[in-house]
Amino acid sequence: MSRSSTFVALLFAFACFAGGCDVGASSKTPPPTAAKKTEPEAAPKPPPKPEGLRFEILCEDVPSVPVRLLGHPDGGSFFILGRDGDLYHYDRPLESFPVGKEGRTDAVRRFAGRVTKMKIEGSFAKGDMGTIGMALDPDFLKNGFFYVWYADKKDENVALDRFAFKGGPKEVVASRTNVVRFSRNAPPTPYHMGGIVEFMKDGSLLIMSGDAERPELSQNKKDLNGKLLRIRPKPEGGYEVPADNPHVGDPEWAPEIVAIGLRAPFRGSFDKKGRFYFGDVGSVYEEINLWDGKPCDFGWGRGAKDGKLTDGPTSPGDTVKPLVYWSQKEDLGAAEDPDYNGETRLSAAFGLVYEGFLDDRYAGFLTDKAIFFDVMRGWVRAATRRPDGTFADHRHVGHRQFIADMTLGRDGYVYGVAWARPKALFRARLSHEITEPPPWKPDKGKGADSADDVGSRRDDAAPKPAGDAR
Ligand SMILES: [Ca+2]
Repeated sequence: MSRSSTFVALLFAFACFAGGCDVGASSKTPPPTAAKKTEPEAAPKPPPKPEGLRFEILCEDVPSVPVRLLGHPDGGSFFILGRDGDLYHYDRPLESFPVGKEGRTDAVRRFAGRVTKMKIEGSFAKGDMGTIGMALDPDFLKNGFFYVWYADKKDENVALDRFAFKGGPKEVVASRTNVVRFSRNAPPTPYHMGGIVEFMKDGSLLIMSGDAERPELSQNKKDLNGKLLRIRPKPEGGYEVPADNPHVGDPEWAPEIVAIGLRAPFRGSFDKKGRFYFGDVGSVYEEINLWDGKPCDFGWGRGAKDGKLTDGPTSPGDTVKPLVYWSQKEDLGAAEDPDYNGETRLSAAFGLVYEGFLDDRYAGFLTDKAIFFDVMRGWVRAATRRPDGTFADHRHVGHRQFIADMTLGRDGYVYGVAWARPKALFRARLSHEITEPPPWKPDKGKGADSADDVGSRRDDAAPKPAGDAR
């Protein structure tokens, strides 16, 4: 982004704050006061109940096309991956952005000087393609390894490369090693490369790959497109297949495959029990799916040979049906979304399951709820789960278009990035927060900032940016 466009963006940000955009509206709903009059309707009212989430913008100045948000395991900083090969390391804990209106303007102003930019070269970026997935190594604090999932320059292959920060995770990419690479089989259009790479509890790595716009690949047992794949990166590069993958030793199967029948999966995440939830963007039906660790077929690609593709409720009986599905005609979210703006595109995605929090920032409203959303339409819903992980029911909880990723902060808030209107780093808060939550305090010796020092620290005290970061 040029300086002038940055300036325009900042101007917009200020105008937004001054004018009171919806997301910038004060959280402080005036508390009910004891009425002096005696009319019945003036009787004291109970405090407002939480009705949902609003997405408080912490920074509108997020560069590139932000698609992934990851906190540093030491709690002192965080990463945003841009689709166009840009990786930004912010020298500030996610949790250090002050809660409340005052801090937001300050945060927008101060963000730029505290970022280090790294370039992931050699990726193809367009639409849902680019550097889309990123995971930190389970031993990241020791080895500085992280992994990026991308489509290569001419969109011939998708690949996973391992990078290492030099001298620990301190801003300089020192090495790059390929782990996985496979052909996209000459996709007819540059879409559907999949999205998430995420480590499992046992140190193996799950990859969601898309169908490369060739649905028949999703059912091809020898091809790695349109699948859930499980591998184990090797220290010297490359990978090995975990011996307990379900199709190891079967000559009809590529041994990396643990599930088939995916189309364009973009975002997903594990719960504490190791169950994996993900959204799959459909041709007719959008889906939220659950992978319970067993080999299975999520259905996409059936009927490809005779042009009778199925998804959502029309998938054959021997496939895994989605937990939730919706379509243009049956959009389960828009009707309940007061902020729905008429957007016609659809895109299913899964955020996270709100569990294991340090401090419950949502007064029980999100406890054990599974958060999913439609990236394009902008509605966000939360599901109550049965013991087996399936959804018992779900309801509208908020609106934010173009959410690309969500992550749980150490302070118990849900954070995320959105890639448009505006590009932003956000924090989810209750729409009617009854009391201001206590400020988050970083662990001793970790995290340079606390919530209270933002106004006192000078920009020139911040680390100098590298590369072309502003
Ligand atoms: Ca399906």
